[in-house]
Amino acid sequence: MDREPYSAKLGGPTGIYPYTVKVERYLEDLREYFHDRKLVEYMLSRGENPLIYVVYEISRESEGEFNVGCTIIYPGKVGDEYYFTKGHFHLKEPTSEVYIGISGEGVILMQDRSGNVAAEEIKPGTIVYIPPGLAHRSINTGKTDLVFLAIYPSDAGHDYETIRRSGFAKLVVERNGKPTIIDNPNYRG
Ligand code: M6P
Ligand code: ZN
Repeated sequence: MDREPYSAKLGGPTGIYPYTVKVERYLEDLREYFHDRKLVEYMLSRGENPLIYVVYEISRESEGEFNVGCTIIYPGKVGDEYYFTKGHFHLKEPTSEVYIGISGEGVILMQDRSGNVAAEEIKPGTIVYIPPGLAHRSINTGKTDLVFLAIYPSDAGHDYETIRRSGFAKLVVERNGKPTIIDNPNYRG
């Protein structure tokens, strides 16, 4: 129920507990997002459909409230590209978000509508501030689960469509065994 105080626990298999919403994203949900689409289709045709990430969230609805969510991105790659979240702009443009790293290691890409990208590390104890107007995607560049908390206005809304069509201008891939940020040759900004 909205406008009721609560307290929840950090940690455990769901990152936060209790939660009100669970979202699972499998490879087939991200088939238009990974840069090697041929490989994605090949994997899916062989029945390989790994779980890429899960979000456990305490969701509210009204203006003035916050959603508090925990995202767990599993370790892995599709070809050379590390597992990531879809990424989104907020439907309500002047809304920001805060990420707090809990465990694992990764990167967050933040992109404006002109395709300018900023990248920050997400590690245990890191606080990342995402200002209004920037799309955000997080990427697990490590060998363990990447777990982080996200706190954002409950009425922010998710615009997935823009990123689904354009992609991010940068990709995070493995080069010589290391996570490397490269230009996305297929970016359609
Ligand atoms: C964070 C927040 C959520 C978001 C989730 C997964 O927890 O930003 O709002 O839903 O990451 O990211 P996406 O929705 O882009 O798949
Ligand atoms: Zn967001």
